Amino acid sequence: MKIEAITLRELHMPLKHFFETSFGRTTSRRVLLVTAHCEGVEGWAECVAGEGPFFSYEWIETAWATIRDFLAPALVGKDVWQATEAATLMSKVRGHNMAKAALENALWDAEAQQKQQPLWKLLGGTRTEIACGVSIGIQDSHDELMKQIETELAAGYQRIKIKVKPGWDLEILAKIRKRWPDILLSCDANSAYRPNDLEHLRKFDDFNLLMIEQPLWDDDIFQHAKLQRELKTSICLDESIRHERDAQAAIALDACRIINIKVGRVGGLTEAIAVHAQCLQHNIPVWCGGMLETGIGRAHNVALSTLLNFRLPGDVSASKRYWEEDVVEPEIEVTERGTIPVSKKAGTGYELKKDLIARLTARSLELT
Ligand code: OSB
Ligand code: MG
Repeated sequence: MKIEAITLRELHMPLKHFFETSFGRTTSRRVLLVTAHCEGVEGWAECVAGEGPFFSYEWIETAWATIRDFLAPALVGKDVWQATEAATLMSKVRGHNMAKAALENALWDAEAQQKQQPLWKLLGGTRTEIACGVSIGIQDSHDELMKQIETELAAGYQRIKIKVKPGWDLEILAKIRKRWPDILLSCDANSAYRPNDLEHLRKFDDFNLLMIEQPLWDDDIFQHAKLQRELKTSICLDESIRHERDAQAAIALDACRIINIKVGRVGGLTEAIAVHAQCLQHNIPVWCGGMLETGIGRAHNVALSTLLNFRLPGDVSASKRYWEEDVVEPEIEVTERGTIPVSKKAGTGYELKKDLIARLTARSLELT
């Protein structure tokens, strides 16, 4: 498979509803799309870097520049057998996992199309339907959040995750539990707490949460291990897990009992499969995280979620929760059982709306 050219596009897409976490509010996305041109086949993927360096140091401008100046030049002109070889070709660049993932995942899409196979099968997936949950951001009022939970439960979603931070945590969790004593409920702090919040964090144990995601620093494992020993509630690590070795360390130190796999955060589908295998071997359940993706990134998340150890409902939900109109066809839809059935078509199983993509494109660059 010869990598002849790579195209970058930046799309501007307003979110239907703002998304707020402990690190800030997003109202509109700057979406970076990557296309790999390989001998008559076009592989597409989405870079999940955000609008600013808040979830991680990567953001759209670092991803764009790193791909343009270093990563695409390491790939263009190369002939590879498999997408998985991309990681080695890009290994001179330290970090920048989201930028690397976009390129590697575009090649996975190209490989699946070339082999006339569904991407999920190529990844080694076995599930034909994936379990869906939702991640609900911080709202302007408790009532607004309660209304959103009601809507998502009515739609069939299997797990509700709310974003928490000091001042938006115990009171709202108590309200939710009072109204819905039995739902699968979890929370995500995106690093909003510190070890001296221990007595406060212990109170989360009252709410029978499936997990508390990333309570402490984004780059920490050791302090999470100390915290996990003090809590009944399972810790789930997101930001802290950048690759398989981080998963190994976190598991060996008992820093968490659950791991969230985001393909962008770990640098691509190959590494995501390795993290998955590491967790499976140690009986640590995983689930697929989300980064407010368009249907392009979402389709890759669906494919990844078909692997065996994706045992918990992920943050992979319907396009219509985010976008007036998504850039893929059909849009990502969720059944009333709170699942996404997996397509049997070659590639991701979703077609691109190229006219819409062209209309939303603010800048593009072809690298040859
Ligand atoms: O921590 O999981 C996170 C969105 C942006 C950045 C970080 C996170 C999230 C989400 C949203 O929780 C998940 C989704 O795409 O619905
Ligand atoms: Mg998270």
